[in-house]
Amino acid sequence: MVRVGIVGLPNAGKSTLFNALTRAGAEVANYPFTTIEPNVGVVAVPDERLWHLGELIKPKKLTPTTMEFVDIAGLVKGANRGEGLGNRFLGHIREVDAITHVVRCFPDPDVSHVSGAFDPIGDMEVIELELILADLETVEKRLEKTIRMQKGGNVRYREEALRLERLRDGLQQGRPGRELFSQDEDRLAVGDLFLLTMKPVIYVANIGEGEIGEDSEYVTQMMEWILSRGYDTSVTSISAKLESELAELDSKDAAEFLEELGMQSSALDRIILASYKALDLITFYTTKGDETRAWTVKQETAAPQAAGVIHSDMEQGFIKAEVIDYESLMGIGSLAGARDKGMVRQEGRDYLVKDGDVILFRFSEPQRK
Ligand SMILES: Nc1nc2c(ncn2[C@@H]2O[C@H](COP(=O)(O)OP(=O)(O)O)[C@@H](O)[C@H]2O)c(=O)[nH]1
Ligand SMILES: [Mg+2]
Repeated sequence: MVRVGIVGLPNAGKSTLFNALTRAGAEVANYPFTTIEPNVGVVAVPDERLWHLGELIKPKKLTPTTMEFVDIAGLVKGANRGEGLGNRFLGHIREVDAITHVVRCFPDPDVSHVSGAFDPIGDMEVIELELILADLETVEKRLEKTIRMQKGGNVRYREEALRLERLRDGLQQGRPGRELFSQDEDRLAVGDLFLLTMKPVIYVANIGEGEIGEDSEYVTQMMEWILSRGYDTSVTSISAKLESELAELDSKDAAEFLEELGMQSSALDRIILASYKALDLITFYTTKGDETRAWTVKQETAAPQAAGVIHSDMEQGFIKAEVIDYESLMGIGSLAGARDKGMVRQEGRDYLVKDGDVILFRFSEPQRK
């Protein structure tokens, strides 16, 4: 399953956001290091197409696809040198696929500032720098090793050393790995280093409750900062506190509350979808027996590997995929009708699954002794 790590300075509102996202009850307190063990929660990916498919197919069970969010506490200035239990937290970030960076944009005097003063952009820079420094250390260690190996005269090591030097120089200039290595080839070559700044990042501006629906100056500043650095990412503004209160209500009360505030929908959906997008993920659907279900794969995933997300037997015994895209299916109005009209395509092993495909996998059951 895809995992997203929530990072940010202490008191940025990470646990509050995590709670709202997962309603899992991670400890919320005005105190750094409340969440020492990472809190992991599973969230459903909001998906209108799934609801429409449900109306059409009327299965007993409609199952959304999911993502994991991890509340990663303890990232502070100096974390890369082991401060504030730094190394351990950096290790947790290594295990996630993407990062949601929560930036404190609420100047509440009752909530203390770890860095001394209220400064959203400064806070963003502290976190980014910590991640860059951690990667720099990793890269330098590997580079030393590679240079030793290179003395044996192996060309492969010479190439690797050149690549690592390029990465090191960029990191030293304060650029994150994802900006330095945009080619898949480069990324794959350093994949085993699990670099923190190679992971996609989305930003969440945690604004004060009073600023909902207004153009927060902090959000503008954040966007300008992102633009000036040339990053291809998004800022989602929310009030984590408000969202966590909303998450406690049942859906009717929540809807009324949203209306009072003049909001269309919860910002949580936007955060989940922004993370999904940052990871280049797509959704396909299966409908079998009583269940219609959404699944997640990376873009450019071949049919057998997509089947493998459901069950490894289905990947191993893959025969073919019967596919119709969401739009066509909705247009025709029923799966049986689509079959009659010959609109369901037969696809083989090389087929790359597309976003919105509705798929029936044919596979042979494995022989078990
Ligand atoms: N006023 C206000 N307080 C918030 C907001 N989000 C979080 N807080 C408060 O800030 C404190 C720290 O929040 P928490 O989620 O534990 O921060 P973490 O250290 O990043 O996990 C708590 O007292 C929260 O109630 C917000 O949007 N507005
Ligand atoms: Mg916390």
